[in-house]
Amino acid sequence: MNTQIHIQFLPQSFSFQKQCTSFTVVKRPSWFNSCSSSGGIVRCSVNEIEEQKQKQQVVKRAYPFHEIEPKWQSYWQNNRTFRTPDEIDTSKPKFYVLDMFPYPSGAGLHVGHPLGYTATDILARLKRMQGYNVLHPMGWDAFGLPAEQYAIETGTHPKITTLRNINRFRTQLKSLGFSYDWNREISTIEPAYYKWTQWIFLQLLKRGLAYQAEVPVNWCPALGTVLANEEVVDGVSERGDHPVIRKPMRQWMLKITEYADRLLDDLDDLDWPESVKEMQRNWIGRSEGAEMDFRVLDSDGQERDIKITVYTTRPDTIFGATYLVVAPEHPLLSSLVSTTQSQNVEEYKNLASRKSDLERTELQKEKTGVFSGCYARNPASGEAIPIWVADYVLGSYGTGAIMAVPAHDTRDHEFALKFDISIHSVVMPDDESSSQSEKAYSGEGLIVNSSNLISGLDINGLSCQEATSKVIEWAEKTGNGKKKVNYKLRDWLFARQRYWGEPIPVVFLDGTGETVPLHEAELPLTLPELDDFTPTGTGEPPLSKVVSWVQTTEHSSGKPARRETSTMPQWAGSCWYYLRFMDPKNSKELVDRTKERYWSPVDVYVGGAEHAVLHLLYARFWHKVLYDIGVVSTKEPFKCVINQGIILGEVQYMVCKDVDGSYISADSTDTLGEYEQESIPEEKVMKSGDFFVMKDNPNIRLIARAHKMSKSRGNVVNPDDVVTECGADSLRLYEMFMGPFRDSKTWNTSGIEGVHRFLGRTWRLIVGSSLPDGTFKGGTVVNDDEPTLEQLCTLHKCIAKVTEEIEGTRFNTGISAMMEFINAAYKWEKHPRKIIEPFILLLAPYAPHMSEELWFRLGHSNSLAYESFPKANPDYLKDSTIVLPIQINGKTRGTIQVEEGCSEEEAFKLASLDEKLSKFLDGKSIKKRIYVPGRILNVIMDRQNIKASVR
Ligand code: ANZ
Repeated sequence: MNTQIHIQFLPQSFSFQKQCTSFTVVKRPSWFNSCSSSGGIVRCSVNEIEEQKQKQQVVKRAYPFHEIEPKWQSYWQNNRTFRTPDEIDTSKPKFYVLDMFPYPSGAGLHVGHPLGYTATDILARLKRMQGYNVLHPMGWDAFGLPAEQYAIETGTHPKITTLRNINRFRTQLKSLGFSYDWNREISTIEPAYYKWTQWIFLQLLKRGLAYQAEVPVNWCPALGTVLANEEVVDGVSERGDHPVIRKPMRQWMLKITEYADRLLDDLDDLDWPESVKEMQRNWIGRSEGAEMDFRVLDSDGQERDIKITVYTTRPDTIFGATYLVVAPEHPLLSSLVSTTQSQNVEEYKNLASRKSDLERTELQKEKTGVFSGCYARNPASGEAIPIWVADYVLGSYGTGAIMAVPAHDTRDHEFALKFDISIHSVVMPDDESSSQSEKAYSGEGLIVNSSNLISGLDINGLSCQEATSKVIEWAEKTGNGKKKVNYKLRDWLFARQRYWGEPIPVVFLDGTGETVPLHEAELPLTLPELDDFTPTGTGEPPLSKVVSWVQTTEHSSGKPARRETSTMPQWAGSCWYYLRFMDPKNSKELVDRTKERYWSPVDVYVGGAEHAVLHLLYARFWHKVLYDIGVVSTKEPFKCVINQGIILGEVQYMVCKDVDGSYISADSTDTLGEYEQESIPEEKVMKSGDFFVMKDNPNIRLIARAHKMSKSRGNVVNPDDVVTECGADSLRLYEMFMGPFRDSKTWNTSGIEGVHRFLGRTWRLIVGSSLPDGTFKGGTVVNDDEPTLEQLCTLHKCIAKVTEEIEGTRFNTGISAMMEFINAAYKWEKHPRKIIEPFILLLAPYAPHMSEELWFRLGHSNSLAYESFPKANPDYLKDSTIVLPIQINGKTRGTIQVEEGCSEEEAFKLASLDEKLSKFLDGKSIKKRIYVPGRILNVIMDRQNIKASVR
């Protein structure tokens, strides 16, 4: 027995023991008392008192965020500070900044959420201060599998769990001070919302874009439901690891393929990450080629009246097609198979039905197949070639059949070798050294061995491209085929055998089964109540149990009918929510036209890269349909998309241990996995070159690894804890400071302490220091003096940098600029209001609570949320200027800003113009001047004059 146990340390005293053979302490907090193993038992204990002490130490309150943060959160709420009014001044520019709205899971927020949300909040706050009308909403993508699974396990209605989770998410988001307009909050599970999701479905139906078809689906007998491809991993369900098989079922489909070209072409103009655009292009997968017909032969070699149509991107290689392959699910297969082969083929079909498309098409996979017992004629060469059945050809792509050219296609080559099928080379590589016999040659070259008198086709000597055109032309003329464009994109399977989703608004007439859409006035079609959420197991959805709901009458004729019992997939509600935020309470329309025209498109859309394909593609598809029917005014919904990086758990340092307990250096063995590993606390680790070693034994190299945060690893950081310990502003600032916004980064608790100290320094600079008894002294050190040139230059450089960095979403370097400012400001004797106030405004988008409080303490009675964001004055930005100290008789009386290399005369002139220095210089006789360029100007005056000016 080798059971791995994960020990989670709870913040209370406990001890426990468990039977197992080995254990790993992944992270060892200092309050953790002991963990030992002997005789196969692990014992752990935690000392509560130690833990409390430790906690108190961590909470070094650099400023009173505990009072400030709730105070400003209630102020914003009570004063509706961030409400975007319905009627707005549309002459002002707009800025619509949106987060991918969350699925309100039972686990609450994790630290990955605030990363994107802080970034959008900073942008929203900046743009408000720059005079834009800002739309910055939040809502919930609330239908979905987890709440339903939980309902099956516990009997709790998914609505109850979902609303509970939403409340928790909302409270957590509010505690982080995000400037959402909560008045616009929407949730996909509300009938007032899904009424319009259903309305869109009716529009799709009306335009022939929604239809029903018998399609092979991923059927999971244990869950009693059909699963989406992404819910199936290696042939088992992602949830619960249950086996999944392919089975044909009547399903609702959406014809996204009709929009394939537009979805592809319109990508070009979008300001999206290139990688996301490329993923969408690959997903759509446009390919140009031809369909070719191969006549099937009877046992006497005579042509029958059935033909196999293949799809090929290489018509130029047609003379090299030495066999055909049809997919196991090909509709003509049963009419091809010879009696001797029918049993083999049947068995093979069964085997293939258990594999996913991905498994079937994997290049490395050993090829399998069976001979159908039947032949077809190659229309170009006239040869009779065998027809095989193999699962590397998919039923769902092209025509579900291929002409196999083993000399020039890797998979065909492998297959031909395995089943001893002839290989005819028809492309001669330009470079003779490319061997043709050992592997397939898939490159360009000259066509050879490719002419036939009977078919009348001769392409010898042509390039591949020329041959392709000529073959297509020949095929179209002789009726053997035609040019064809194909897409990898499939129509979208738009139904789930689940309860917790939007009901599909159609009925089927009793008797005829005719499908009739609901009348718009019948929307929303609400989900009926249900007590037992378990799937029926037959594929019939749980809704079929609610007989009183299912049995109904058709609206216009009054004829008895049955409701559709499948529901929409989870993607549905998130396809158009960004439109509803523009007009969330409209009961007459999905969105008011004027509002839509003003707010569309979303200017910045921030979310995880995991939505690069499906969500963004589905939303673009619906948007284009809505564009075609005049509901929206733009072709694309999201102008700019940004993916935030992933936050990994704190780096963990591990050392390998030998059986005798001695440490083994990580570089001295390559079988690390075999050793017991022990976690080493960060304070005992030191960096040596590119590696980490033990401080007290630098010969021992450690394994340093950061993992994705997960419950099972016990490395999840809860944002609530960070807010309690250091405040929301520190969390916001830290998440922005961790590294470039788009990169993955590792969590580091000491990093939060760093930004928390920066906020504390800012607070002390402006408000004053804390008293020895731990309370805070009020008042301000800010004064109304005129700023010096140096102060102005420091401020304006900070303004320029912060503005530029926020607009470029380089939030981390914006923070560095503010840190530099505070460091410089600590060196100043005085802190003029004209310098400090603009700085507070710069800080406000990042750390809004503290900034509001500082603003208030400087005597302002209104929120700074709509104050003008400072603008950098270019005069103070010139980098070639330096600060030159001016001495009068050896005593420094002030500084001036001069161009580097400025002359003595110019420096003196500027000093005389300076308000402060002019008092010492005006109308007085000067004995001499000592000028060290770039360093100092010392003016020696007549003694009498000095006395006079001092007096
Ligand atoms: C003959 C040939 C010769 C091919 C050659 C390739 C190279 P894309 O670009 O992905 O569209 N194919 C067609 N339908 C298929 C299916 N349902 N399942 C698996 N493979 C299929 O690729 C199209 C090529 O993939 C087609 O061109 C066909 O093989 C194969 F030297 O035809 B070709």
